[in-house]
Amino acid sequence: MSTETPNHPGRGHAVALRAERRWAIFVVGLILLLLVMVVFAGVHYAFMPPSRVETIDPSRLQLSGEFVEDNLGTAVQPDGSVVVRFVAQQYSFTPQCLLVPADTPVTIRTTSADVVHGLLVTDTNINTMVMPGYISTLTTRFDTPAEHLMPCHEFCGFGHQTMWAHVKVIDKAAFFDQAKNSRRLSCVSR
Ligand SMILES: [Cu+2]
Repeated sequence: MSTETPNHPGRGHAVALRAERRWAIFVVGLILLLLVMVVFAGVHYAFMPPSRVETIDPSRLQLSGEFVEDNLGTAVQPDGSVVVRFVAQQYSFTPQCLLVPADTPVTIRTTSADVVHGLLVTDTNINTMVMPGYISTLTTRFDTPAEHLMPCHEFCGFGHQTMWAHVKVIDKAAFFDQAKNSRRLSCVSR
């Protein structure tokens, strides 16, 4: 349908062109804004997609390999970083309290013995799924000593709401002092 009138030939066409241009600029601006938000979230909050896939047999976790009971907890690596290993199962994490040093690179390695669980450490950007058959790996750093809650955030059965653990971040020097006497550390000294 044309909005042209005999007195103003072509005027409707010009109005439509201007409106189209305005909307095109608005849409391109919106897309650019969303792109900037994605990049900001990635860089500033260090959100990132999983980098690799590691599999493990969930029915044999306690029998052999990386997640046997006496290999769980926090271990110091030769390069001075630490690795925390724990297992999620209905309805707890083992160990129940993770001990880590402040201001040190920390690698978290975890897997599930049964169903899908969720790993979240409050006041940090640590958030991932814990799946049977796969190892979830995250690297992080805790700036200051603190206590964080670590609830399961994926509904995993009738006891889901009771499934949570603690992360205790302690002074770096105190941690490495304790690590001298113990191969694996958790909040409860063994
Ligand atoms: Cu769970």
